[in-house]
Amino acid sequence: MSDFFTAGISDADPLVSNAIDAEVRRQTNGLELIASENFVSEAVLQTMGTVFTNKYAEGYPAKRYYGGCEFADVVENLAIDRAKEIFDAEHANVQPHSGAQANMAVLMTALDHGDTILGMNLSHGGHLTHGHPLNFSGINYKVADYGVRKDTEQIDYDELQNKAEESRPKLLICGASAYPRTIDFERIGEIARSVGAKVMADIAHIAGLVAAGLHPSPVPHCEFVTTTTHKTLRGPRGGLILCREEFAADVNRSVFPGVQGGPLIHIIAAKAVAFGEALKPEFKTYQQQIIDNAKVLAKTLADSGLRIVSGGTDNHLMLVDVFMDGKGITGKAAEKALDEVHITVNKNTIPFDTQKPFVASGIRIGTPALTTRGMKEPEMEAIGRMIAAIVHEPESEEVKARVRNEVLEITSRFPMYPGRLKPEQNEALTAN
Ligand code: DSN
Repeated sequence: MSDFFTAGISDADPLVSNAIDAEVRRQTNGLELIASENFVSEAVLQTMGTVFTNKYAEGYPAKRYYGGCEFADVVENLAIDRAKEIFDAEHANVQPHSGAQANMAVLMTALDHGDTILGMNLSHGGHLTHGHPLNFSGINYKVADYGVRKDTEQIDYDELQNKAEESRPKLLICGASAYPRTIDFERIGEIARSVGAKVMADIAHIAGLVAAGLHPSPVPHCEFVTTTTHKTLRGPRGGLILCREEFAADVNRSVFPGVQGGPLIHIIAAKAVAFGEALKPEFKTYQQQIIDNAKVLAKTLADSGLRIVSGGTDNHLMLVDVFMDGKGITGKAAEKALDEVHITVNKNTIPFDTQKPFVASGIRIGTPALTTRGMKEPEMEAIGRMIAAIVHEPESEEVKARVRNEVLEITSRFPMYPGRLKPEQNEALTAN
């Protein structure tokens, strides 16, 4: 057999191989606090790297446009059945390559070109695909938007009712990427019905909490539910659509051939594995720990003098106002200073932000990834103090050196991906 088939990545392509090794080291030796990221299990990781990547399987189980799909059918059926069981949904489509494509397929199902959607403003916590002018959702449809109240920084459901009556949307979109509070899907469903609209709930961020019964489910109240599979749900990078049986055929047609061609069967297989993990009792314990960790982290940051948007968190994330009306630093500066000590977050606008999105007044922090590593309340308190120290003194080399050591001390106690981190890499980082 030729080398082409047998050489491993380190021999076949040292440039890519080195980048992979460096990324393993970065993830292992840093504190990952981006709210939309997580660490998949070794089983999910292995499944993504299987020969299913070689297979074309356009169509759906038992109705494919290619031969040789019998094992693709097995994994796609497993993913569908498990997704339906997790969320108690009538229908699941597991083929969307991403959350954006899941949303695109639902908009194609529910709307005609030029119809009106009502979505949450991106700067108040929404998402690009909920009607941003530069996204397909804002280009193809008329958009009205809603947001949070200035005083509570939480969704104003009365304003939402008024906006729905004014704009008469055909589709109301709820769900968010930077909203730390419980979303009242039941009330949103009532608002939509009062104006004859359907609802799409995009639960990409909170899907794991919903799966574990720790956030109210949108499934009984919303015609369509979309999610990514890689955030709190802790699966491979991808999308998922849940809907009622009456929309199943239309949703399937919108995904394929509507917005996609061949499904990524290796990713669908990994979704099946992740959904199997989500059905285990320990998944609920994990999700509860995510929430407990977020509460402790938010409290520690607040006790250290930083302002938490909306005063706290009910879920896996918090928005921290690091600018504080000019008394602090911008989100951009905070993200950079934290990066320098191997703490990874993202700058984020806060509601009614005075800064541009690329600068922003806030940072968004989430606990799913570190909770996967096994970290609990004591680590969250320590990490909260580290973040506050950096934000309060972003120029201090002394503070940075101290925090870098603290980061290494914590991460070394919570190893991950054994076998994927080469010992010499660890030594190299410690020597830095
Ligand atoms: N980009 C994702 C996030 O970080 O929340 C949302 O799609």
